[in-house]
Parts: sequence; structure tokens; C-alpha cells
Amino acid sequence: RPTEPCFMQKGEEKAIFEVPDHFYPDKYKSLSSTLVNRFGSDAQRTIPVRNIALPNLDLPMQLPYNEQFSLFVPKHRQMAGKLIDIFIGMRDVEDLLSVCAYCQPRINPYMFNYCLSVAILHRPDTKGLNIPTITETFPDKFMDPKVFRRAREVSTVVTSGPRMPIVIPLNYTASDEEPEQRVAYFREDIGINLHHWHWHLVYPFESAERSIVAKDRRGELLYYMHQQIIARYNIERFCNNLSRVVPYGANFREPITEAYFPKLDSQVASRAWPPRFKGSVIQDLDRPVDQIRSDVSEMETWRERILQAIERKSILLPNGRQMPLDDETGIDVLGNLMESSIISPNRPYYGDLHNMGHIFMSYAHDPDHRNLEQFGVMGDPATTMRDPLFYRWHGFVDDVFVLYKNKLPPYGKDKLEFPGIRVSSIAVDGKAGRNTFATQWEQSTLELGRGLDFTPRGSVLARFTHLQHDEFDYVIEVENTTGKNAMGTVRIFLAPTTDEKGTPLPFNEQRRLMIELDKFSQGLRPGKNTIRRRSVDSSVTVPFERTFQRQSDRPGEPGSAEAAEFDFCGCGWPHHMLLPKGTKNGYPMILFVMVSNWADDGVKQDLVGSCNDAASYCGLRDRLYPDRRAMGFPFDRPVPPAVKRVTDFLTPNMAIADCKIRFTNATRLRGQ
Ligand code: CUO
Repeated sequence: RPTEPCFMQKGEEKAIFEVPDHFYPDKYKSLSSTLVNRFGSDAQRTIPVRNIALPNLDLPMQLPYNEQFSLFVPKHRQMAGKLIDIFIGMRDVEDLLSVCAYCQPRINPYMFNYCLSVAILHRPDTKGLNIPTITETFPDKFMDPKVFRRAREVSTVVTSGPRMPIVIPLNYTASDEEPEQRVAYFREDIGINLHHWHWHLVYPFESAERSIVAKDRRGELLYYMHQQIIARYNIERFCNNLSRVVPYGANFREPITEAYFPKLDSQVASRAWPPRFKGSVIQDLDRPVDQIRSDVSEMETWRERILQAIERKSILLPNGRQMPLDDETGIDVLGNLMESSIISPNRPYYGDLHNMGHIFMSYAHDPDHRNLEQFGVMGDPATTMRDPLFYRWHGFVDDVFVLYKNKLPPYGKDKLEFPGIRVSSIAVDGKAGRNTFATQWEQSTLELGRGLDFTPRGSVLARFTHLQHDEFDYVIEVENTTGKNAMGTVRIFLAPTTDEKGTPLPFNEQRRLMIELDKFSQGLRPGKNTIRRRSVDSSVTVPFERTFQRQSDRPGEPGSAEAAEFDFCGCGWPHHMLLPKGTKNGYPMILFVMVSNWADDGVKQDLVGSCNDAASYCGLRDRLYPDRRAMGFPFDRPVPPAVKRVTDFLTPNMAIADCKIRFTNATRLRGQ
């Protein structure tokens, strides 16, 4: 916190950091003893901070303390890259602590938090260290600011003992007149926004330490994780009588139909996040304050060059040579090129299309800073998924990747089949009945106390409503006729059966709407095998506790029951959003399963100590992506013209089942 550089609390114990005098910024120097008294009066422990030689912070300090910070702004990215390198480069944890004590009152808090989180994730000596989730440190990025006013009231009235949770309403950013509001529960879901922020934390764009950026199949995972978001959002739209997302990006000069009024306040910048009005058009940017000067035509040039590379299946390298995009790794190269990160193979030529897209859209309301406004929600990975435009932009980005994928040959039977293995059926078994998924609303409680800077201190609970489903089991019957033990990879997907008009989906469209629910390896004995798999074990999701809570150091409060580490393990789609909402009458879907040959998929590596429960969208920490097949396999490639329906696609090692998602418009309280 800005005014308490030397305070921390662990359990019931309070401790104070003893920092060398010159660590205090000039403005606090005369107050140092007052601060120590204010924050340290009830401290039981004093932690001395090492007096180290201080690094040069000129670059990261160029961002004013009370400004917004965005990973998408190139200048901010460079500043953050420098600070990450400083944090990573500290000799040991004690030195890291010292440099943090020095930086914390000087460096923009958003940037400080981001860079320290990246460093903690990547330093060998801090792996597994708990840090508070960003909903706790910066709750202002995730919820209606009215909550904070009420929190202040509550904490003034109830100065000790338990406090009543503050209830955050669902759907508070627009009225029912706005059709897009029907999917606000998805866009504004706290867990979904946390997942996205966390993903970009695990996959930073910039660092002198190349290995932090150049993770295994990073570009491909950027493609796949965002592709899955768009597929999930489109199904969510179908369930709410909305048509598919209309991609935005083929014509940057067209007005953007969707408005968005975020109703978020930045507590650090003391400003409301700016809205975007209906009919906005992105414009040339000239914002000296952010060191951004870029014309829309630049985006058009990058886009055309990328499209040309796809057309030729080959990219231009800085040395003037061409590098072919091959069938296996081409998607990874394209992901890095389009994102782009420092591992783009040719940034000077192909530019920074996706990141700058976020930037142009986030400044549509004040492209030349004449109104002294900051970026809108599109400019921050923690908030961008709130905006309908995010899905239009990533819909376009996905279409570009698909142009490339469509150049690849369809998978032949040799790639799809698993000789000797037959899947006879898949079914869903749960409380709602066979092949029926049940969804409803649920209210959960979050701790906001750490992100709120007022006294009396203590717990501040917020109660919010989100989608939830009843847990269920998959039951899969597999026959192994090879006469010996076999090892398979079980891949489970879910897709709608009809489009927004109720017309049956051709398979070539349906495959783009296949959402991954689970993937796991499975031993198969000779003969009949019945596989039962619990929905909570999904390889896509992380449990609720891990999405929201760090390991509680305050017994009796949320998070204390299940120790949840907040580091790489926090990345994962929130489990409460595993399934689309469905409809009252039961939204028809098909459930798909494939058992592929592990000999062709498996990656032999030691998984001890890695968080491997949400690897599908997040990968594994310090490991290879645990599946050798293309991400999205077997649906990532086009199919032969003869394959019109999913039934034409099936090989003996695949099965489908018709199922329904039945939504009940009722709210239950978590844990009841
Ligand atoms: Cu995640 Cu555009 O990459 O938001």
C-alpha cells in the first residue's frame, strides 16, 4: 500500500520491516518514526531489511505512481521488463525483499505487483511462495466501486468481530435493453477475468531473461487458450438467444457497434475507467504521455503482411530469408508473430498486431490524450474480458489462425485411429439424470480486506453471484482387443448441435465450437474397461479455492480449509465456469470422447512438483506441454468435404452422446 511500506501481517502475528533510513522516499523521511508507530505499534516481530546497493530504477520509475499501467502499452512493457529483470537478478530472497522494500513506495503499484508476481513465479528460490491474489490486492479491477464505499461504512460501524458480507449484484453494468447484457455474467465473471490475468502473468511478453518468455509452445497456447474462450463465449451466446460473435479486425475503419460502460474505479489512479460509446471508431494514436504514436494504417500493414505470410505458408526473417511455416510448428510461430512478444521472429516487419489492437481499441475515446483520459478496459489483461469488443477482436485473431490451419491437410485415419481400441459409449452420470448437466446460480464470498486502505483494518467480505453446475461423472466404455495392456489419452469435448437459428451445424463449423472439458491418460486392460472420471478432476479448470484464494494465513477465513497456492497453480479456467449456462428446457449439446494412442501423444517427463491440474489451457510449469498432438486435436484441422456431420468424422476409438444442459434460475449459497 502506498502509505505503509513496512507493514505485514501473518496469522495473528503482526510484523514490521525495519528498513534503512534512505529507503524512505524523501516525502516520508520526516515521517518515518510516525509511520513505524502507526503501523508497527502492535507488531510482535521486527524483520530487518538488508542495506543493499540499490539498482538503477530510472526506467520503471518513469511511470508515475498514480497512473494506470498496461501490459499492452509498449513503453509500460519495457519498464516492466526492466523491473522483472531487477527482481529476478537479485542474489537471494533477502536481497529481493530489500529491493522490494525500496521499490514499493516509489514504483507504480500495479506495475510493482505485476513484476513481483512474475519474479516470484520464475525465481527458483520463491517458487511455491504464496502471494495474495490480485482480487485481494486490487479488487477495484474486478468489481463495482460501490462495494468499497459500503466496505468503508461496514468497517466504521463494525470495528471488531465478524462483519456482514457486502453483496455485489449480478449484471450491474447495463440494463436489459442492452442484448449483450445477457452474457454479462460470463464477461464480468471474476474468476474468468482472474484466469485471463493469470495466464498473461505466466506468459509475459517481455524480459531480458528469454526463457521466461520462450516457454514451450507459447505461441500455440496463445492461439488455443483464446480460441477456447471464443468457442465458450459463442456457446454462451447461443444459450442466451444471441448470435455468434462478429469478428472485428478485417476493417479497422468501421464503427464499433458495441458500447461498454465498465463501472469500475481505479483506486490507485483515483479515476473511473473510461467507457466506449456505441459507434466509436479507432483512430491514429498520438499520446506522448504514454510514448505511443501509431497510425491505424500501421495495423493494416501488419495485418496484410501476416495474411500474406499465411497465404505463402512462409514468413520473412530479418535477414531477408523466408522461413516456411510447417504443419506442426507453424501455428506456434504464427502465435508469437501475431501476439507479439519478444520472441516474435520478425517484429520490425510483422509488428505487434494483437497487443496494439488492444491498445487502439482501449484509446478509442481519447486517441490524442486531449481529454487526459487513460485507457479503457480493453487495455488491461485483468479487465479486457469484461468488454464485448474483446470477443470480437479475438474472434478476428482466431479467424486469422484458422486461415493458416485451413491450409493443413485433414487428419488421415492413421492419425485418428487407435488400432485395437474401440470406444463403445460415453455417458454423463449425475444428480440431474443420465446425460443431463444441471446449472444454476451460486453465491460465494471473497475477502477484500487487503486491497482496502482504511482503518479500522480487518476482514471485508464481498458476496458475489456466479454460474455453477452440479458435479457429475463421465462413464466411458472402452474395449481393448490388442490382447495386451495399452495406454490411451482420453479427450472429452462438448459442442452445440445447432447454430443460432436452430439449423443443425455442419461439422466444419461445429468443430470450431468444440470446448475441451477434460483430457487425461488412461491405462487399458485387455477386454472391456469402464472408465469413471469425476468432473472436478478436469484438466481445464482449477478449483474455486485456487481461483480466488491464497493459502489462508488467517484461520477460519475463506481459503483456510484448502491450502491453495497462488502461483503457476492459480492459472486455469475457473471450475464454476466449466459448463455453459444452458437453458431452462435443456440446451442440446453433443458430448464427444476420443481415446488416442498415448504412444503418439505422450510426453515422458517428471511431473513431481508441477501443478498439473489445469494444463490444457495453461501448460505445465517448467515442463513441456503434456501432449504432443496439436492443441485442439482432433478438431484443429479442416475435414474432407465428405465429412458433413460429426457422425461422419467418428473412428472406432471415438464416441458421442446427446446431452442437455438444464439451467434452473435459482441461487444457492456456496457450501449449502
Ligand atoms: Cu489475452 Cu488479447 O491476449 O487478451
